[in-house]
Amino acid sequence: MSVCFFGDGTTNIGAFHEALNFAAIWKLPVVFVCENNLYMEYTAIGEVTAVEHPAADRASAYGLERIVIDGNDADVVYRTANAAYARARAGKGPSLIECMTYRHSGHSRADPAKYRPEGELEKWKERDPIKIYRARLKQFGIGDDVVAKIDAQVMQTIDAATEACKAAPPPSVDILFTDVYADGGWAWRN
Ligand SMILES: Cc1ncc(C[n+]2csc(CCOP(=O)(O)OP(=O)(O)O)c2C)c(N)n1
Ligand SMILES: [Mg+2]
Repeated sequence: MSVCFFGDGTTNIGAFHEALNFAAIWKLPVVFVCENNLYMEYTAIGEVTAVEHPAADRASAYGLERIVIDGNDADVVYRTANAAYARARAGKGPSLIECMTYRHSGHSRADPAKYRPEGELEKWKERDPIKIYRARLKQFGIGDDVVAKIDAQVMQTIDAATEACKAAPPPSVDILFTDVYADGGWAWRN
């Protein structure tokens, strides 16, 4: 099974539609996950798309269920993903999940994101996924000390992974083709 993540900015190019169509006709075990954070490089996705939900509203064109979820709620994401994985593993074909979320910064460090309406960022920050999940844990009676411990563990894991990557040698060029074609090669293309 493959899980394929992409931004809202992907959904108006041909490759997105071609991939969905192929996955659907061949019932491939793929879970497509669109992170709809409302913005592409410098453009709001809503300004250049004819439908409200750039991924989910196209799903029916490929015989797929329309799935739009709150991407800032980890439990909802988890449950939806599990159902899609089960479907893929059972040979029932792909799923397309549109996760609604928000981009807290510009597209890149060079983008101050001044094109966003005033107050929008602040509003979405209230719905930060980590904030939401902290509140949920509290609701279930999990103490602040436990949450602080989880925080510290996560920071440690991230730091260790960052250091491991920085210390690793550059990857070899031949991995460019690893797992790209089913037979492991590309000579057949000629
Ligand atoms: C095939 C292709 N077309 C155009 C671009 C130029 N480009 C770079 S980022 C981007 C928009 C990406 O939007 P999104 O996926 O929503 O990313 P986000 O800023 O939300 O992370 C575009 C059009 C590209 N990299 N590749
Ligand atoms: Mg985006």
